[in-house]
Amino acid sequence: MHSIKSCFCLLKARNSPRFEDHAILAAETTFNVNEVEALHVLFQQLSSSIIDDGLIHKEEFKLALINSESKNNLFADRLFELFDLKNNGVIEFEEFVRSLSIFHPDTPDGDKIAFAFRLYDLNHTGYIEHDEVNTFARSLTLFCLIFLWKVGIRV
Ligand SMILES: [Ca+2]
Ligand SMILES: [Ca+2]
Repeated sequence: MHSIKSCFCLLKARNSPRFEDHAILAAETTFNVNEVEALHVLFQQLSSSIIDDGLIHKEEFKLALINSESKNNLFADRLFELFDLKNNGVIEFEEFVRSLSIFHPDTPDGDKIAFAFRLYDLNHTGYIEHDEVNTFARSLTLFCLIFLWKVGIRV
């Protein structure tokens, strides 16, 4: 049974972002308002694939990325951790947009490199092992291109 607090959070999460929210996200990321709105459509699809609660749970994220909600996938797990900016176990729309903006063609290379480093540095040691690079390099580009392709952004 949900507590009052969790019910409130669910109701809050279900509310559709207003235009102002999209405009703020557009101002603070490399996406324009139309792209943010397109991402919202994609977010609604992904966040309702298993539990229609306005949040992307890890199982929904993996279902979108690797077509399996239960299959172990290092890349998907690590990418979920990085998208979950507030580290609360779910991806909210704002986190979704801010994280995907890393892959936008207009995002500075330095931001992309920093994101890639965090992705590869599984042990948070500040160093990247050779095997980690091999494992991730093959899949990172493909998965990100799929996300951007779904919202009509061609790179
Ligand atoms: Ca959900
Ligand atoms: Ca989160």
